[in-house]
Amino acid sequence: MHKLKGVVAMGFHVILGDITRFRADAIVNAANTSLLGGGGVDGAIHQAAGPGLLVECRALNGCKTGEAKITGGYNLPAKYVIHTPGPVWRGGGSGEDGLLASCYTNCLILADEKRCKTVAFPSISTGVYRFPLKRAAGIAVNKILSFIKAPLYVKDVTMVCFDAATEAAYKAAYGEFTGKN
Ligand code: AR6
Repeated sequence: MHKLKGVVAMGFHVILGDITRFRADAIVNAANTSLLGGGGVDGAIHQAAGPGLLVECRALNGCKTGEAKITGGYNLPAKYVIHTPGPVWRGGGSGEDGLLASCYTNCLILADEKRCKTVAFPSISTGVYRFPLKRAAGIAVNKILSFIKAPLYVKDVTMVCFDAATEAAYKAAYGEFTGKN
């Protein structure tokens, strides 16, 4: 279990942009279980980081869905990349919600262990893995905001959305969460 230490102040932001250009202590990669690269944001991160990232990833022996592993950021502006394979959407009856929630929590725990102050996420599983966007955004916002409520090293989390529909979904989920709490 991670220790609760550090700075209390927290921030949550939703922006439109390219996560490979985002300056944060850690950015998250929506990977697959091989951790050996792919398309989408995974491909973009490997492309921007350069070949050193793949060399480090090869030594990790993959990662289970819902879990997370950390590497250096190489040529990226970010110091670390946290790789997490999200669930493939299979209709909702295969534990997809819990697995997606675990992705966010496990990434934040790893970031906190490395004493990262700023963390950026892409919209995990809502691309090739077809997780319904509104449902994914609700889970992500819930997990992130619950996590950063406690005093942690992580004090600032940004969702970097690649298109306007994704940005709108995360902003709406944030509005719903803050309305309820
Ligand atoms: N910055 C931010 N978001 C991005 C970027 C970027 N540069 N590029 C794409 N996205 P996806 P998944 C968005 O398919 O559904 C890979 O092949 C994208 O528009 O990248 O978790 C892996 O190797 C979408 O909103 O990830 C796996 O095999 C979101 O990132 C598989 O895809 C996630 O889309 C993982 O699928």
